[in-house]
Amino acid sequence: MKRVWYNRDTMAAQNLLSRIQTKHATIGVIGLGYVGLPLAILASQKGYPVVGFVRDSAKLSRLMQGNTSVDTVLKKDLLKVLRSKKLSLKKLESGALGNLDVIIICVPTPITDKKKPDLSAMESVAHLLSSVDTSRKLIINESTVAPGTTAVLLADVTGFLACSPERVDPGNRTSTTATIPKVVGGINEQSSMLASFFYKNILDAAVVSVSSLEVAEMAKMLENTYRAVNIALVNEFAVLAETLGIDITEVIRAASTKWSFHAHAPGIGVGGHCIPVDPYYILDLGRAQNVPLRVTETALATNEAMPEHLLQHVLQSYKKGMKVLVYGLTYKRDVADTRESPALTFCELLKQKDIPFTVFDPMLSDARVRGYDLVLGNLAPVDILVVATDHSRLATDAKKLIRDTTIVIDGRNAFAHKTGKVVIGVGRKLS
Ligand code: SAJ
Repeated sequence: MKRVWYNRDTMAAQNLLSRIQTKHATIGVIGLGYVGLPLAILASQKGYPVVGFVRDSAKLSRLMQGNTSVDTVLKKDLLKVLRSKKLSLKKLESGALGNLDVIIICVPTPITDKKKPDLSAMESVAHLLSSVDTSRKLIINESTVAPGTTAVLLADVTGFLACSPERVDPGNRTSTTATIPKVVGGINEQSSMLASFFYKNILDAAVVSVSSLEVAEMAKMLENTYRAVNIALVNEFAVLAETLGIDITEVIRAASTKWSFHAHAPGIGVGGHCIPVDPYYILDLGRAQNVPLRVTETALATNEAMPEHLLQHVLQSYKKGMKVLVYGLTYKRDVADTRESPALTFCELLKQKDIPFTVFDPMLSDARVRGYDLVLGNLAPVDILVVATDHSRLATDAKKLIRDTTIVIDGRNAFAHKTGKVVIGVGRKLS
């Protein structure tokens, strides 16, 4: 791994430290999505001059008017920091990153359709930074990457370099950017000190310093792969429970009485931009290091097989002419995000079986639903109701969808009691 000589100029560190301390340091946040925008607003609210950068001009003008799809950001909060001039917004382009003291990278790191890391957004930021004098700047990478990536992609940084992987839980209004503990690792002690000091100035949560960039990168990989693996474990047990006529939710409740058991829920699958994605980064690194990560690989495949498993439940109940509705398209409850959503995978599988169906998601506009080439449903009784996302509104909407003869295929074990003719869940059956 190429190590670049980093700024050991103590004066530079002292100067930057005092600018951070006195809040004269100008903070640049690159990427204003569910990670960058709350962070930019929070740093502004804490008194720092902040410049937020986006590539897309249309998104920039929407943000200027206080409009964002980040559902935890209130329009009034965004407009307030914009009007106070504490937060300004700019288009991300060459020459735009000059007058900044701290630059925080919050760009997406998805996977390609071949499940390989897609670092294109980070690479384009690294390219922009390579023409900037970063010798007196602190660069922090919050984007999720495999260990070793930050040091390599940002090798042209001549100042201070740290990694502090984001831990935002989209849609969660209680665990927020300010309250989630923050892991911080630097390429050297000064970088780690500066980054930790900055976060301590804006967060209420604990700031956990670790010894290197790689430890910070690996911690994020472990925490999200841990979640994917444990969801896969309970999915696997749920499929077995179905053959035994055992209610997996009762088993999980019983197992939860053990102090060392951390409960996860079986379901139609694992979506979002983190849990089904991040483990592919560590898998890729494992292959490069000739270390096969079999548990991780199997877990991902197990989770990805769940939409097919739910489809089998539909096929066993479906008769030609039945009215079928899929409730929920987003990847998890009460968010309007469909990235990697298993509900979309399920709908594609259903289409392949030539079973006519409609969909309804209270979080998505009609146009958004039609955009997936799906047929909009309405809240009227159906023969088969497939619950793909257990939005809070499901309980109310179900009253209009379910009649005595309705078969419920409950992909999120949302129903605690029998409703309709039968509830076929994931690892349970309520009849
Ligand atoms: N899911 C299950 N069973 C579970 C938990 C989740 O099937 O027991 C499914 C969900 O339905 C969803 C997917 O997995 O489709 C992901 O669920 P999630 O609750 O992990 O939601 P995310 O992707 O918003 O997770 C984020 C992550 N945050 C970051 O990566 C920065 C994750 O690390 C957090 O654990 C999670 O928030 C959280 O709960 O805080």
